Amino acid sequence: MAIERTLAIVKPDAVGRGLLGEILARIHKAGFQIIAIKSLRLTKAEAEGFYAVHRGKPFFAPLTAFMSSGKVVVMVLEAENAIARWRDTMGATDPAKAAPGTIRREFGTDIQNNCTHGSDAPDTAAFEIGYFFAASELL
Ligand code: 3AN
Repeated sequence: MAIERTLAIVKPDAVGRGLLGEILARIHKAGFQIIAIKSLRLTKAEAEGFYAVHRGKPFFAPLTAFMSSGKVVVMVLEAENAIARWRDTMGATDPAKAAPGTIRREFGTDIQNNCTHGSDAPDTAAFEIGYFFAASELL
């Protein structure tokens, strides 16, 4: 298994409900190293750029409004097989379909307000990490 990096976001619903500490604890418990982390509020345009692959889908406007509605915490996680492992730790996109014990199952409200984001492949991880972090922040 290769050491990988993935982009994780704690979304505005989770930050606003005071779930950041619980989610960070789960990240540590699952064995990820946090290589970089920052708190910021996305503009609508930045959220649209991040989710550009979903442009044109019915949930694009509400999703980008939601993602720019409050503070997010973005971070780069490193581990063996980090991309798949972080997605396993989060659970399925729809909290109702996520496996018991996962972050989205335990804390997610619905398919949009699902607490966390994770890259889904090496190429998207590279794009998403570069969207938020300069190379000098990732040493
Ligand atoms: P994931 O984050 O699990 O990879 P994607 O990339 O398919 O899911 O979708 C990106 C985000 O868009 C999801 N995290 C969720 O917040 C939102 N989303 C996806 N599908 C829907 C949908 N059918 N209705 C509303 N929001 C959605």
